Amino acid sequence: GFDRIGSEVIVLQDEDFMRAALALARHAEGRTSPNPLVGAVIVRDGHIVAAGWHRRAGTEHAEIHALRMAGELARGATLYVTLEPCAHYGRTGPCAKAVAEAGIQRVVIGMKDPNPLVSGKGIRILENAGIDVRCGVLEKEAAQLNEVFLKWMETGFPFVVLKAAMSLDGKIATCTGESQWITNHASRNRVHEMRDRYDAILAGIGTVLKDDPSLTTRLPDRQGKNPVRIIADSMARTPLTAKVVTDGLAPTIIAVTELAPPERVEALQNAGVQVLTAGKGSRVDLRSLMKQLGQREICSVLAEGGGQIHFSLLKAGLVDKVCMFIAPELIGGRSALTPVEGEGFSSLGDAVRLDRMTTEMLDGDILLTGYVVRR
Ligand code: AOF
Ligand code: ZN
Repeated sequence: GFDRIGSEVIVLQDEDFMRAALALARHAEGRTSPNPLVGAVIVRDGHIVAAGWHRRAGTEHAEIHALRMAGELARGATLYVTLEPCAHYGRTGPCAKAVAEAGIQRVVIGMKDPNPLVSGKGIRILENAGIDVRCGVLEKEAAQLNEVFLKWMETGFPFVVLKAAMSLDGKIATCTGESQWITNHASRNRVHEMRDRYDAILAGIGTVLKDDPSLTTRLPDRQGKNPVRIIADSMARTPLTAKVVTDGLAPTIIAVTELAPPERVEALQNAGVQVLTAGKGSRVDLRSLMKQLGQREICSVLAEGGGQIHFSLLKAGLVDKVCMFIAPELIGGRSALTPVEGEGFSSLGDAVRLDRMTTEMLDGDILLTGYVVRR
């Protein structure tokens, strides 16, 4: 495709249209789980004539929205789609077949679908129908868009994001335990956007006993989606009067071990929360917990502390992404808590390393984001 600005001819590339499809897919962030985020645009003679994105699991896929909008314009056009069109009869019919039947001539794909029901098969259906297929355009961006879906689909485990808010000198509270609020309004707002996006939120029983948090989503312009609340509470000590038990604003799962007193477990169940058993010891077996959450189609977990659970998650190799909010403030105090406690790694060689680091300024606070390096 091309366009003309004065005498200059601008040639639009596959990457430009794929970028549009990626942007459309993001409209549904936090709404499609356990399905991926997918966007699609249909292009004729260098112009986008139709577009669509997947809205919600169980509803039509991105390609179908775009094909419907295109109507007869689809014949002979190019389809850009961020994920390989599906090949299976699931909650909806196979998109690859619908694409071929609509007369699309060329398909440009961001990345192959990791779903074994689809992977490679969608591309084969298209090619067998005589369609020219190009796969892997903006592949890195397409994979990052679906970092949650990829992790869950490939491993069965949820994508885990460790989030903490601290002062510039690395404290999450003062030595007397005061922690509200270290970071500013913009940072806290960003945390609520994360809660809106991820399937579940994880906190330790220490946090529940100390703060009685509601762990819900509160955004300035809209309600947002509340995450499923998961409390790591080996001995089932969560009070029946805790907000996560009584407010009914989102499902709550209490993760206990086999050591939890059965009468406490029963009291919690009667109060309407789900209890999951993970491990036999004095601490919840987080690997077993994550596995069980993945089996329940909880594809992402936002871990919001405290420091003990953060260290256990890191040590067990369960963390995928780290988001650290840093406030321009110095608190000090040898006994003031930090984002990662536990016994710590004794050797630097064992420390958890991050890469793909990015920084973002939030009205004077800093958000540092990185991905755990797998070893
Ligand atoms: C989506 N939206 O736009 C595309 C998807 O349960 P189903 O039938 O909706 O199928 C879900 C699978 O379809 C999903 O795991 C992925 O492999 C494939 N593609 N899914 O939800 C879409 N293109
Ligand atoms: Zn499909």
